[in-house]
Amino acid sequence: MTGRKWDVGDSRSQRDANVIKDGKVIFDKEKVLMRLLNVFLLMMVMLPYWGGLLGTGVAEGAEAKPPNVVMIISDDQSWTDYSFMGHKVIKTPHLDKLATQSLVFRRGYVPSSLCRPSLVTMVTGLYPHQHKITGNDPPLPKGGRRGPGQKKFLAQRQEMINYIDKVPTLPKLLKAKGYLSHQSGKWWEGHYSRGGFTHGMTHGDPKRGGRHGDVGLKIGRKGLGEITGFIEHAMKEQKPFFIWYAPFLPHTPHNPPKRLLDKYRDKVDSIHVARYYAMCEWFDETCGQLLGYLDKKGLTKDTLVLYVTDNGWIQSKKAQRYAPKSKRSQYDGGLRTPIMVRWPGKVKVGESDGFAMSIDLAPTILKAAGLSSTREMEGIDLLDMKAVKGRKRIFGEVFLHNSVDIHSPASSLQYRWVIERNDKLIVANPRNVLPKNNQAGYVELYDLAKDAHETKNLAKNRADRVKELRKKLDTWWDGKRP
Ligand SMILES: [Ca+2]
Repeated sequence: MTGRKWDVGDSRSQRDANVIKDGKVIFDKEKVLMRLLNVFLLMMVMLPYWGGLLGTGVAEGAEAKPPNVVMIISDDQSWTDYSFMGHKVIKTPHLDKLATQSLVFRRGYVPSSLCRPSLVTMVTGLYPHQHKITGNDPPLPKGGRRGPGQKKFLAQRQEMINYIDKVPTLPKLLKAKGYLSHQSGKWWEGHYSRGGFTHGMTHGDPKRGGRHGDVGLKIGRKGLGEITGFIEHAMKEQKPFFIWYAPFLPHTPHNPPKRLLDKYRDKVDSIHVARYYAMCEWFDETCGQLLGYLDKKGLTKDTLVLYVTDNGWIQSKKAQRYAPKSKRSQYDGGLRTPIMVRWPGKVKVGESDGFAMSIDLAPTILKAAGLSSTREMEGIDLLDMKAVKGRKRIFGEVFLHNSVDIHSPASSLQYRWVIERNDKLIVANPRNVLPKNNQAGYVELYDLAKDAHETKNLAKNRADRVKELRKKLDTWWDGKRP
């Protein structure tokens, strides 16, 4: 003991000898800096321990692991069709619970009211006119899909998928932080690996029925085994994970389990509506199973959960299809969705009256993972309250289901829209819209605060406001190119 103490004292006195000269202390800058560096390094070593004592939650001896990320994407559900959004008949207890644990944006939007462009927007953070996948399919050949033009049609389908190879996607970007990513459910862009997913269900092989998800579409409807198996794997590997849960729910076929259909059969006067309502509850049940699994595995605290719908749906009373002003339309029935973000201890629970968009999901996830958005991403980090408050207006665009020219988004454009405060302006592209709206300069203006279902077009009475919003819309994207 003594010897060791002496050794230390001796070496210190020798080190200090150079500092004291002629009875005066001369600061040897290099040595002082070395001392400071030693103190700093000691502090860095001790920080996790002190952090633990102070309850800061910094893990001992390790860099904070980025959060796991779970994206829950509903398919064809109106923004109104949840208990927590005010629906009187549909029961969604699990998503209601998620809402009580999340930052909720009731005024959430997707730019396009159709599956494929909407989903690519979520995984890239880009508007469809940026990522160029604007429709579900290429131009329909003369004589239909099975006609003489079939070969070209199928070739163009593959050509459309090439666009996903050209853009950064969430799974590709998250790889930089060691994430494993899993795809399940809707996915139109070929094999899941084309999107950068390390794991997944969709093979995308057109010879085996690959189009919009194939095997992946079993998720939710036939349990969550693929996802839970993947989570086990990621835990074993000690890697953060990203989950794309985009089940074919409540999407058609509306074939809910009998026990759920029986709950709604007598509550509405249309069997088609009853079936759709039961589908919404079935989807909700699967969300409960997924979130419950995170709880069971002790992962909830370290997992960022984001909720969104790819597009709206208003059920027709007469058939298993959608009513007007819903899916594929320029109206809120197709474009609006609640957006929720949950991250226990990191996200303030409550409601924001600001706008949220599906283009914001990628920037929000990247920020949480300690990564930057790309220059092309125009969305904001939804957890940055200053950015949410500072955003004055949102924009979107609706395209034809079958593209006119798969390489030119403008060729397939039907509508562009902008919402500022409660005013929503919709500008039609006369080339590609229904005859009713097919006049040069046709526009619609709605006051969403007084008229949430867009029934009174105020464009003629408020020409100045139309002009003002039109200018902002054109500045965002003029719809003429590419
Ligand atoms: Ca959809």
